[in-house]
Amino acid sequence: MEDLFATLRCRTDLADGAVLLPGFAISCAEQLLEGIRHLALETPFRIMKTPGGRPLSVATTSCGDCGWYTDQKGYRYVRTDPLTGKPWPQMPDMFFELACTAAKEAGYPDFSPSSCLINRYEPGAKMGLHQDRDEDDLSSPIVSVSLGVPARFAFGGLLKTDPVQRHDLFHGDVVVWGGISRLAWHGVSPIRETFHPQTGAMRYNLTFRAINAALFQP
Ligand code: MD3
Ligand code: FE
Repeated sequence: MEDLFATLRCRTDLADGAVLLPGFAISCAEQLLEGIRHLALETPFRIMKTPGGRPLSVATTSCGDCGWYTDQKGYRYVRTDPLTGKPWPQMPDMFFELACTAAKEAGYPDFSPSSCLINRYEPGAKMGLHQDRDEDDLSSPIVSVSLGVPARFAFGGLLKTDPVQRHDLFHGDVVVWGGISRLAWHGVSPIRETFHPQTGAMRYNLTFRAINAALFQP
């Protein structure tokens, strides 16, 4: 059994403002996965399309006061899940507490995420280089939690053409992306076909975000 406090000592700065907390979420991973299964009953994973009409390679869903959405109308945060016509499910308390504790550990004691985006990767799924700038709250960090099979993650600089560093994210790893790294270009290489006892072939990634509420759309 991995020890939470042992892993805390191994924190590393991946880049300016980006703090890796290896295994920080291991002790609550089963509860997170149970929470994801439960949320997906209310708001199913779906493959959204870019504004240009191309399907994402990952399946996504959200919880919290608003959820990230993309279709022909563009990238945005919406209060209502367009698939169900209902508000996104409430963020489970345990999800919220985990994100706040990780952010505090990384130096952000005031972090209070209003949304959690859940990405589900099957073998071969990937995420192209992008920046996360739909939140309009760039002073708050993004907290990411990786679950299941590992991913090779790439992150660069403020310009898309800046060189990238690659890093593996494993089950239970948490990264807090604050400061200048908040605007770094980043992406995920195609997921290898492999097995994790708690998720089978799948990888899940949760990203906790604070969003400027003035921007929420119905
Ligand atoms: C660096 N997710 O949902 S997590 C995303 O593994 C996203 O699903 C990836 O990029 C995934 O937007 C990467 C790590 C991550 C998340 C957000 C970031 C890195 C970040 C925001 C800014 C800079
Ligand atoms: Fe991202």
